[in-house]
Amino acid sequence: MPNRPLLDTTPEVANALARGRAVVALESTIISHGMPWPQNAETALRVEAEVRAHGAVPATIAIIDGRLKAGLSTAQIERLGQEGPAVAKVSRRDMALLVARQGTGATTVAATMIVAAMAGIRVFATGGIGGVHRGAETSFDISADLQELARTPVAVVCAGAKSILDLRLTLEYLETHGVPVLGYRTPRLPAFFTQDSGLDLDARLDDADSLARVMKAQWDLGFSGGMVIANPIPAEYSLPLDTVNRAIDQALAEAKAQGCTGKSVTPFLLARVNALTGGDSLAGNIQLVLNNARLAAEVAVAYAALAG
Ligand code: PSU
Ligand code: MN
Repeated sequence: MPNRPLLDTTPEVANALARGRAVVALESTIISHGMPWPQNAETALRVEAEVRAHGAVPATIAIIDGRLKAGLSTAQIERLGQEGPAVAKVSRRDMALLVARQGTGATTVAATMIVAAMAGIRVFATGGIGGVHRGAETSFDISADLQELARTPVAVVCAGAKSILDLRLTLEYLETHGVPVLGYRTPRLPAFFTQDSGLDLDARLDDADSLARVMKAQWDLGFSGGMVIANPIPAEYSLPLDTVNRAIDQALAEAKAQGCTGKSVTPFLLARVNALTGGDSLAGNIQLVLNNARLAAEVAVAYAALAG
């Protein structure tokens, strides 16, 4: 058993892990910074229910009063949703400071992977991952999510990434760092609100068992890194490409005009794209997260059967 003095696991999650049952990690920056209140907390609770309905135990992850939490109460989820962007957004580099100050924060994909791995959780569902930002050749803005995927053994089920990012460079970065990107029932990288970025992936896999086998092989090989399982938004909820592109172009222009930099770039763009596309994009966002929760639960069940 690793030494985990900073980690609190709820009895339900601890029990499932001890019995080798399927557990799915869920992030919390998507709650505080990814969607507006009250849909953010409502969605987080629906996502947990969706994971349960598909045979796995959900573990929503955050840092509360300096403690790493694998599994949150409804009240804790609602607090993160209600406080929204006022909550600290916590990636790897922010963790030590927050723990030392006994602060509270919502974990990004990177920080959620770290806590999941510490708890022994191998599957994680979210909406979209961070990536290489457009203009990164001068800004150096590359999400710490990508580094984390290269070093921490968790499979992240997502709908690809938003094209606020440079998706081609994001795939190049993941290739350089040895991160498998597996398409679920698609040969191409999905682009969050739309099913197809036009960028080819190396592998298409069509069922949860095949995905779990790749996870097992990755870690049987002794590789320390994770992987991306790319699950396209359901067709009926995908948005028209020109609507998405117009909103993204405007959001990027506003970010530039306002001199937005550092960790506030992604939350700024998410909030502006949400506002500019209105209810349609929020509905799509909620549906793709539920869809990812379903697949992640199936993958966690398949992986538990293989590993057990
Ligand atoms: N992309 C989304 N929704 C999100 C995020 C990204 O479409 O909620 C959040 C995730 O928590 C992700 C983080 O890990 O933003 C990435 O932030 P940054 O680009 O600053 O690394
Ligand atoms: Mn960044």
